[in-house]
Amino acid sequence: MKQIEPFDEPIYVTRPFMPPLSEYARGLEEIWKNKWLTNDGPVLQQLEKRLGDYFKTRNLSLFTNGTLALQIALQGLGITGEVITTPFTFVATTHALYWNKIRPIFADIEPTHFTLDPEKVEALITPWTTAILAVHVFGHPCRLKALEEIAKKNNLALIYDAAHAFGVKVNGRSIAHYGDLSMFSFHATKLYHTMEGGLIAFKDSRLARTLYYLKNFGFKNQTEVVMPGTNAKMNELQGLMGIQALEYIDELIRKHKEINAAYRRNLGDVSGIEFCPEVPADVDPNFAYVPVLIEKTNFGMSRDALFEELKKYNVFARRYFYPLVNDFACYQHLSVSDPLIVAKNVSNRILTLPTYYDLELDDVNRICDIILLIQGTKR
Ligand code: T4K
Repeated sequence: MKQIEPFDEPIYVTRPFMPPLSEYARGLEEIWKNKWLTNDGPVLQQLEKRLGDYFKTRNLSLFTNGTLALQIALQGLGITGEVITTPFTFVATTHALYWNKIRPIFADIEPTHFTLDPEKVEALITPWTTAILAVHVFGHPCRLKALEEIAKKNNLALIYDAAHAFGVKVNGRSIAHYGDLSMFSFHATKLYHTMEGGLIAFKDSRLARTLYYLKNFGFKNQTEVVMPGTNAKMNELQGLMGIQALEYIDELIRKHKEINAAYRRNLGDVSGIEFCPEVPADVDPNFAYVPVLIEKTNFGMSRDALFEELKKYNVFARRYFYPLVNDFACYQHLSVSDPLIVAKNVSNRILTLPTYYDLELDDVNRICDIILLIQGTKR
């Protein structure tokens, strides 16, 4: 069997998109001239307008990161008691509930795209349930209609953690138009980013004022504070990155799509490696992640063994999302009545493969060859 050299430089699960430095430097010169760095400056206002055009809504609010955006959004909607949510997510989804003193109730996920299973949600509703917090994990849309019907029938708020779903469209419209509100993360590791950053897109325009107060100390004006807000504002340097990255968004999605196709071409038929089925035809995906499930018996080694072997070739895949949130020490005290059979199974087998805009297709092919080599030699 032929040898493959490890990569000279580490290949990470993702790398941030960097606009040309000269473009960013030109923007910085403007900021230097303005001497306006934060507190709703001109760059931020411009970003908000451009994102409004992109999402086709004016009901947007920018934040310093996605976690605070979600925390504040929950507070802005007045969510209390219990919220039904997924354990198969980044821990910040649950933290946002906890910071609001809301009890997370974990429901199982679906086996195909790993989003919250509406039937499991319905079974967990109690008199204390006030909302559903679902995650478009890996940019895969949740079962939007089913969740909406459950929310409506039971008078619950429907909140989406859309941290991974920037650029995803359903029926030609941004996924931001579903539910009462959606949170998008603009962290450096995301397809579209502002270094750190977050966005809430909301249905009811009356929420705009509340979100503004909550992220800006509750200030109405210089002498009136109307609520105990915090500080969660996005600054001008983040805003500048956002404006410039937005120019490239179609190209970024196209590149991720090519990478995704290359992985599927090379590994789609390999025994023990399972890709998610394509999303439904009415969805325009963003291809931001490449999650695969490793089945030990058929692949010949466990997900964890493959994850470790890849490191020897300087390839740093990630196990998003393992462990499940309810297994973290800080949440182990919560009682979980759903056996979470699918979530446990997926979390124990998931591996997310590297994808980013300047990952060369030759390198993707090489990663795939390495996986096949590891499988062949370690069987
Ligand atoms: N909800 C969901 C479903 C989320 O996935 C997230 C965040 C949130 C809510 C909260 O949104 P934010 O508050 O973060 O806006 C990363 C990110 O920090 C986190 O934003 C993201 N989800 C999560 C899925 O991934 P880590 O701990 O895996 O990041 P880290 O530092 O290990 O980075 C991953 C790889 O990216 C590194 O191996 C190398 C590369 N990288 C990273 C950074 C930060 C770079 O090349 N350059 C960089 O600047 O959490």
